[in-house]
Amino acid sequence: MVKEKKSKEVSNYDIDTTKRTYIKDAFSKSGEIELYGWVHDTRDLSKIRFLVLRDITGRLQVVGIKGETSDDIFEKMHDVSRESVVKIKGTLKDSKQAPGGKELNPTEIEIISVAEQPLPIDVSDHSKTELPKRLDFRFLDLHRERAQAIFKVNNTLLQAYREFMEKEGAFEAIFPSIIGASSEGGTEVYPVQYFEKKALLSQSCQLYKQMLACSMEKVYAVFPVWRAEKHNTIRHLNESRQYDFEMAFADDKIVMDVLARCVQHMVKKVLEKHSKELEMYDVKIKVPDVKYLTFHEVAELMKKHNCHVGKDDLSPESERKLGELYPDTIVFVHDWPLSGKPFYIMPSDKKGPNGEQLSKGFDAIYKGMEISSGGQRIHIPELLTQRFKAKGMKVENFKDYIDSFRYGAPIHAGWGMGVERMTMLILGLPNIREAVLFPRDRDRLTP
Ligand code: AMO
Repeated sequence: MVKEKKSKEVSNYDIDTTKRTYIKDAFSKSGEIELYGWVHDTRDLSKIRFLVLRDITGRLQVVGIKGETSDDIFEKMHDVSRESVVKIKGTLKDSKQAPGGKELNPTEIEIISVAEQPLPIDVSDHSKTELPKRLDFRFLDLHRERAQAIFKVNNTLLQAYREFMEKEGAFEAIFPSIIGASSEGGTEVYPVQYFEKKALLSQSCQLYKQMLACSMEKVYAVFPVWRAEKHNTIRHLNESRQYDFEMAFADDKIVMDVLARCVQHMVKKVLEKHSKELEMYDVKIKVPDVKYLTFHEVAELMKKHNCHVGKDDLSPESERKLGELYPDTIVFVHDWPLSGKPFYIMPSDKKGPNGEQLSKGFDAIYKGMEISSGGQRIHIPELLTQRFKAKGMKVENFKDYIDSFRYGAPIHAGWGMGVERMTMLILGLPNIREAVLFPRDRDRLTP
């Protein structure tokens, strides 16, 4: 019976939203306004009923008083289920108790879409629903302001990255995601049947950004990458995105400086725009300082602190230690052993303490985690061929890439930085999956 009654109250499809006011603008308006949003909460004190309306810009308290508010509206304020979509007309009046100092006297409530009950997850501000369940119902999880806050910050980071790159004079590029050969080496690739041929989902835009930097000089991209890594960790995804940068006539030192300034700009923008979101996550951030250490210096430092450093790579433990030793700092670990870097990284003339060949590759550690790696690249076809062979890779698969350096290739360098990792670290999120709308990991392909 109740259902039938509700369905009659639901509007038809003909909804005119041209007179809509967003909640953030409502507080400064006089006269009757028209609002659209979700029913965030309702409270019934028998003679007074409260309904909190929410849209992407904020929340507003709506108050119905028995005898004053029309019976139809008063009844709807009781019947309408949480997260239902409504249109509400009314006028604002001052109220000391109401959040924001104002509340709405409704003159019309129209139910546009009923939210079925019970909701499959708790969407209240202090929801205790565990992450896997929230991700199963991600579309509903995104009704929560806490989830929305992550993507508002992510959006600012993206815009700040683009803004920084444009000021640097870099060109935004769009690269292919289906590629013929592994762009990072290794076997962690997703095969794709491409008509009669075998292709791969891109592990990075590495080869393309290098080829482009050799003509356009400074290029950047926000690029999706796929890595068929089998392990499930709190900091890895199988589908992630990178902020990529590549620059001609540059070595590792020049691009480390670009990365440092870029991250500083991105953090500055978050600080300017997101005090509410940072408070919501109880994080205090600063525009980071910069520290440069060689791989060898880090190894010595880790020995002193009884941390296992790793041979060609830094262990998560040593990354965490660097975060502790250098808080609010981007730590560049450079002069990396060549054996720990991909085929495209330029070897250096320097040798490590045990005679090992070093490279012009680096990693950047921020808040105890690798956010980026990069370096100077090999622009000499013969040396590149040699490196492919040394890594046991098939030179013939990379003919186009190697040949691109035969006709006037400048020295060049660049880096890639994890989009989700940055957002995760800025907000101190415990799991990288929080920072992805629809994460792809070993066990998750839907929604
Ligand atoms: P790399 O593989 O180190 O380098 O990736 C660069 C940055 O991307 C992020 N990242 C990831 N984030 C989540 N899940 C993953 N599986 C994942 N893999 C990488 C990290 C990492 O520091 N082409 C080079 C970059 C370059 O030299 O320009 C590359 O892809 O934050």
